Amino acid sequence: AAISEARELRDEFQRFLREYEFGMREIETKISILRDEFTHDHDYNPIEHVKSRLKTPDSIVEKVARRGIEPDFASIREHITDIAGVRVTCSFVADVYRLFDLLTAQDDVTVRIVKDYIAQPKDNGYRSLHAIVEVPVYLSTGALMVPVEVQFRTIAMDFWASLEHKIYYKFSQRVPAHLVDSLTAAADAATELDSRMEQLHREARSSTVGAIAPPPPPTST
Ligand code: 0O2
Repeated sequence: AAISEARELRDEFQRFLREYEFGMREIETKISILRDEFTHDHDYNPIEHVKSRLKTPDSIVEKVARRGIEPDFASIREHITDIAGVRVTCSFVADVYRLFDLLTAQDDVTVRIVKDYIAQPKDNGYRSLHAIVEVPVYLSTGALMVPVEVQFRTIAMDFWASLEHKIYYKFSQRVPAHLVDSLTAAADAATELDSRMEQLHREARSSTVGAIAPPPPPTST
């Protein structure tokens, strides 16, 4: 009896995770449709890359313990909203907000929480725009609303965050003070780079091709 109960629990956990995977796929599709439409109709691709991940069982268990959440499916469903995660890396800050607006304006996307770490960076310098959204997933048993954490950021923000994440784990979350300071300074440099690149991009798009004056029309003799 114990083994069949354990198998049932395993099946239930797999079914639970699958729901998040389906939600993640719905968001991925929405983002890729926006990307393709932009590329074809506006001759411009605002997205550099998209990365999705499901939280690992270990990481879910760690968060349950850290936050003191009841270890049952209903409580986990209610309190852990980043089991499905999609990260959208854009070229420029304006694209980050544009993509966020386009996704969250869709009728079947419900915004639960927005954390704008671009307008208000974290103390260490972390910048990104986070949204917990819910999307319906249609199963044989009916519709289910699934929360997905979508992180929007620029390439510079992504570059910084991935290095910071590596350093944080390398030092088991106890980063030496001089490295913390250097990371914060690097975050400022990334912010500066973002605004310079955006400015450059705007100038390039508004200036006309061929700064040299065209040749005069042929004169008739
Ligand atoms: P992973 O591996 O990306 O999933 P909490 O989840 O409890 O830490 P909260 O308030 O639920 O915090 O979430 P919040 O602040 O919206 O941010 C959670 C996620 O944002 C993290 O997920 C990271 O992906 C990213 N993030 C937030 N702060 C930082 C930071 O200072 N540095 C970096 N590199 N990333 C950050 P996970 O679950 O920690 O990791």
